[in-house]
Amino acid sequence: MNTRDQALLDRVTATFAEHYGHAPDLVVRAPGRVNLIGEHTDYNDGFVLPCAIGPANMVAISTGDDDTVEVVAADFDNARDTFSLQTPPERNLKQPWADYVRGMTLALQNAGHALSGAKMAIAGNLPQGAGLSSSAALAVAVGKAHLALNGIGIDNSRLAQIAQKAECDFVGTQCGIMDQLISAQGKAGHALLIDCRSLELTDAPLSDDVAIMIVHSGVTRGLVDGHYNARRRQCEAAAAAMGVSALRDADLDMLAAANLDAVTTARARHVITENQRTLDAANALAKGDLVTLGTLMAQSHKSMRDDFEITIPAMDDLVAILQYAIGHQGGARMTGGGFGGAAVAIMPRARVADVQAKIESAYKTPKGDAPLIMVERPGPGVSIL
Ligand code: GAF
Repeated sequence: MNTRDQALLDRVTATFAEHYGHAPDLVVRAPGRVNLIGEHTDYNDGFVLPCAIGPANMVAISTGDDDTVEVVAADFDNARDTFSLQTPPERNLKQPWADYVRGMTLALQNAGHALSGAKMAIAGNLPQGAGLSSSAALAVAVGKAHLALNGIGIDNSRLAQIAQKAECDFVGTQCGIMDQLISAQGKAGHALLIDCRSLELTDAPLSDDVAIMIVHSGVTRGLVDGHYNARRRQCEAAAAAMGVSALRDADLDMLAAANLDAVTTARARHVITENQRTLDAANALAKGDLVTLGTLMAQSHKSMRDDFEITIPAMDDLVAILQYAIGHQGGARMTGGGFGGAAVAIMPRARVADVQAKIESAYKTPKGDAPLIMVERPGPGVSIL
């Protein structure tokens, strides 16, 4: 186990022991993700190209005394939550982290899985609000922990679907499947091209000579702020107007013929072109063609900025600085749902130190701090430790 995972494991097991007076029965780890390209395409039945990363959430769990679930959150001053398995829990609006535990537990029960009471401790080392899917990783970890505790084995794609349902039905974000699926199915050394309609996964190996850099803009984001769900509704309206079940089935000629208003047209244009860019990027990655990959990433960012309108000025600045520092071999774009969060950059590993130095001298967060920079290799998906 690497030192980062070991430190997290030590923290989650110590928190568990301190609160419950004994060691957990098992610990589950579920990673965050970075999406290389394919943004807001997942809920349009389209394509995405994410990879799991090293930072993760861990859940330590043991069987509880009765039909209650008790949780302690190491990252929130050891805040606690308790709810019964007998009555459907309500949202815990004072502690948003608790909703992912409540929502996932309920979603598993609704999917027909009989769960025993449980004691849990949770801890993570994913930056919050960075667009690296800390909440999806939490739901996946909680789900796997409940299932393992009860000796229930289900396919990790099914686990991801239940976690997505928890986020949509309980938390209220009408998200796609990408974040939960990559946290559940990630593969070390690989990005995965995901067909979000069939859930087919295609390996996209990443050479050791290629580095992924993630730079946090310093502007934190949340999905439950209306913008995300509004974008989804606009996409669905565009698909309905063109007579297709999802924008995956539309093309630019159909869009031109549909004569939609300017905003709806722009939203649909982003999704239609982003799907093609994602397929092209997977091909470029397979060939080690970082020049084409960089061009596609730049087009993706521009499309998110101008057509989907989900970037913010600080992010546009950060991406421009990254693109200039990287040059033609590789590229950069915003990653994740938008309105803040992180940029992802791809470059030859040999360029990392130089690019990092340039970002540190040229970009400051809106608060004036140096940005958080992470250099990651694709890691594995959820596991029982
Ligand atoms: C968020 C959502 F949770 C994903 O489903 C996806 O839509 C992403 O934003 C944008 O690509 O992370």
